[in-house]
Amino acid sequence: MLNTPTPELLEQLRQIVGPVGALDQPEDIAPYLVDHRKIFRGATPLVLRPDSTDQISQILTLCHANRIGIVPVGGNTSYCGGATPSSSGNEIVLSLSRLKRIRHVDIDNNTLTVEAGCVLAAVQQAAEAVNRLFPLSLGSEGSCQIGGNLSTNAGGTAVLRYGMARDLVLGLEVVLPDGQILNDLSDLRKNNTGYDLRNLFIGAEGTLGIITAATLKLYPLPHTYITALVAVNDPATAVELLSYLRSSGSDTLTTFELIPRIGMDLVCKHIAGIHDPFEDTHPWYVLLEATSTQCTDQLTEELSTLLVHAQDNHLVRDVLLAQNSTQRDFFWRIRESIPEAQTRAGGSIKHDVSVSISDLPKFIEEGSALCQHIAPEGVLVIYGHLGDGSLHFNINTPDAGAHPDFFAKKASLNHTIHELAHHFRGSISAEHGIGQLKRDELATFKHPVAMQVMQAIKQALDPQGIMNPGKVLSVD
Ligand code: 2HG
Ligand code: ZN
Repeated sequence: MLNTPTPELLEQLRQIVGPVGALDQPEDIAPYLVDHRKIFRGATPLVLRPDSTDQISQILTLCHANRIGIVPVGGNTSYCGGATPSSSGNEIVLSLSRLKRIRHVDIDNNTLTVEAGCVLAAVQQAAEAVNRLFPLSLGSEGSCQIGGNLSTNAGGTAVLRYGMARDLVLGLEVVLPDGQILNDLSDLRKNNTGYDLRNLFIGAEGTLGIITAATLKLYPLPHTYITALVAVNDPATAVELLSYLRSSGSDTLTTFELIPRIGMDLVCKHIAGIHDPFEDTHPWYVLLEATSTQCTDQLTEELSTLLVHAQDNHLVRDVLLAQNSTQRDFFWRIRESIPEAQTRAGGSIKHDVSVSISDLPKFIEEGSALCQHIAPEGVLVIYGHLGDGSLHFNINTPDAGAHPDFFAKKASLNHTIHELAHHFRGSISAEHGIGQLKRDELATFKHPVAMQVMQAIKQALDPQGIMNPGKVLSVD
């Protein structure tokens, strides 16, 4: 059982961070009490904004000794309520936003060491400043923080080529629940010395400790971008197109995103400045991008030739190649505005699932039929990172007011889609994590032995259960 912080303890915590590092006025703490999607609301007596690993160590030492819950927060962009405190009012929120130094750039080693509160876009810029790429890229990159990205093992739109956040890390600095600092900021690519500790904390959503800094891998900076919006008949043809491009020896593909007709319609209707760039209407689209470190037209020629062949073979209905960076940005805006357009259209019941790429078309077909049976009034908006087998299987509310009970079907729709993903040996969370949103579903779908191992790790590292209570695993 966790304790309620006493006024004396709150004062001791304030002392650690000093006056600029402690927020306790209602208007100052309000933004920390609600998640990005406004699904979860919590309470806290104090938000701490430490500016060093040492301060975090002192905070955790004190909270561990007094059994006080701690909720770490980065950019507060979680889709799963992973950084929102419970409504108990007993948990202290710990914001990483003042820990935002770029500690070290090592060009020869191709690595960058940054603190957890660095905004992802700032990490990308620091890499670019030394002619390198940090490839993690996602819609919220202007506000999400690298510590949160690593804690949730974020995905995004370049996973096809560079992998998830986990794949981009060499070392971590972590403050353990009892306040000890684990300095595992290795910059080695080869290091076979026992258990891989960094991967315990990546994806743990702050339930095992607080990531305070990371050494990240850098890659050569691309100089040529080929971006195409391709119209296709259906998801099965999109999968065939992906295979075709891969079989043609192209290892330059970075992005392969599926967009449905309704996604195009929604962005055209709700997002200023967007129109359908094709002359004809098409049922599905793929946004694909290939990149090369060479400054050359060869890549454009290769990809255009492949797409022309694909069109001759009826894999593709139509192709638009971005002719300049404005057009490239425009194609990307179509894809990246879908979540915003969904919100403006009234909101949606969301799923972030993955199955093997080969099973995706069947999954979409079966999942659509099941959803239409449960909620025939819902509007299916299925899109996402097809190149990684990851889908945002979302169901939008129908026209406002017409079906007031649509959102009451959320639990049933969630469970049905998660059961289907499980049936396909897929995942109920491809890239957004578990947080509090999917905690109970996780216990249902994750193998019991895997759940036991997770509980054992939690017990070993955080026996008091102070770290992000109720996220990922339930509180006993
Ligand atoms: C995306 O891929 C994000 O655009 C958000 O992961 C997905 O809003 C969603 O469902
Ligand atoms: Zn996504």
